[in-house]
Amino acid sequence: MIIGDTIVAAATPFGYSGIAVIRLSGPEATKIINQISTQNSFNNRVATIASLKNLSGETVDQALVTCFFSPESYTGEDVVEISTHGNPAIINEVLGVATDLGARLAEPGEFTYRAFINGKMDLVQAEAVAALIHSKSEESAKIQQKILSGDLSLVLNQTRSSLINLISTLEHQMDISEEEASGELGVSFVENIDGLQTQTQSLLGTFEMGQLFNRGISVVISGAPNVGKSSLFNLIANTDRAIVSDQPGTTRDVIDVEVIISGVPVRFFDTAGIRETGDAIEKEGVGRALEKKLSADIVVLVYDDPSQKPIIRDENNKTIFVLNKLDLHHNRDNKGVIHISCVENEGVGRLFEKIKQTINIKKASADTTYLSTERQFASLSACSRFLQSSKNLLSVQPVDLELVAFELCEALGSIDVLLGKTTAEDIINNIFKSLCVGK
Ligand SMILES: Nc1nc2c(ncn2[C@@H]2O[C@H](COP(=O)(O)OP(=O)(O)OP(=O)(O)O)[C@@H](O)[C@H]2O)c(=O)[nH]1
Ligand SMILES: [Mg+2]
Repeated sequence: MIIGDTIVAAATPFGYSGIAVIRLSGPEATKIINQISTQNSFNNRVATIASLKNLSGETVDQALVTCFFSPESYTGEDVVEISTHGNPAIINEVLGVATDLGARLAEPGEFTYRAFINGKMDLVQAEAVAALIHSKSEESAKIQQKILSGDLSLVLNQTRSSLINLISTLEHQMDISEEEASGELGVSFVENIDGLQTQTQSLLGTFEMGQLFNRGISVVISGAPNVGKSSLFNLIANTDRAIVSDQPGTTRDVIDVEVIISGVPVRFFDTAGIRETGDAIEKEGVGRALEKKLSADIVVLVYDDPSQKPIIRDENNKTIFVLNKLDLHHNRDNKGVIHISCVENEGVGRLFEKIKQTINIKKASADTTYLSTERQFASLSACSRFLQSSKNLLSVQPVDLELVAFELCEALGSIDVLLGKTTAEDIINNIFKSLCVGK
């Protein structure tokens, strides 16, 4: 992404709505708004009503304009936010006039990219912007809000400062001693590394839950034909989206619905009943069902005959057995099985509880900062490995200070990658591309 020019984009989705927000950022932003509007000057951070006109002088809309002068803005550049009526024709006309006056249409995530480049936020905060926008639950939004407000950055920056101090101590030690001295570093040096390692490990321990809230899980409803998979899916979805019939082999396509369970987005998939079949279309459905099952976090294996509990073949998946049609057989005795009746709407709550137990969903804690991306986990794991290596080296006498310093520098490098101080350009670009245009 290029910076230095002026960009413009709609910050709200195209469509019909009460208002739409269009954003400009860059050196020409205020000049452009002065040319578009009947008002010819705006105060910093004061929302002002103004008529917007096109280049022929015709009124486009009555809008609310707020200017944020550099550096006190989201991007650190001059930013103008224009709230128009939410109509695609108005939005397009304003974007058209702005581009005619020299602005360029922004790429996805370009406003946040500029905020990052201008030091308004680091890379973990920029990731949190993307994750916050895509959050599907209150819990997930709160977790990202915490990162965005700098909680994770604070811990990482403290780790960074401690590592710099430790490396400086080592360098000082190496300067004063030609010999590879041992013992001189003192107990507190090792204790400091221990402290950093404990803190890093405890952050790494939050990843599993953080990712659950952020990304969610997939649950595939599987089983033989006619056992009530689609009926269960409809109960979960609270609609009759899937066709239910007493003919085995009804479902062919995979359909899905997302439900939030204790703040975790859980995507349920209804699939074709698994059986040998000569029907080409059903065969395709069975193939798709088996494929979907392979990628599931949990398989809900439905059956309807209490004497015929299915045998699991895919050992990789976590499986929950669900015995349906309780209203017909009245058998509640099968151990470790969730007994349900779709026609009597009984047992879905128990299934949700079992899902929570199976993937260990705990209530999100407001005091915890959760890691939530693979990138964060990978960089911090690398940091932890380097800290561990430095500890191991310190226990070998005589201590090789240079090697210890090398491992600590590598640990520091991992934190810098995490914060975006030394991150490869393609990784940075990927992070910002996951944002929407206008953010
Ligand atoms: N009595 C009773 N019938 C049920 C129950 N759940 C589903 N059924 C019936 O069982 C039949 C099959 O239901 P579906 O939900 O279509 O079954 P399925 O597993 O999706 O079937 P396929 O898509 O063909 O694999 C229908 O006639 C449903 O009305 C239940 O709890 N009790
Ligand atoms: Mg079905």
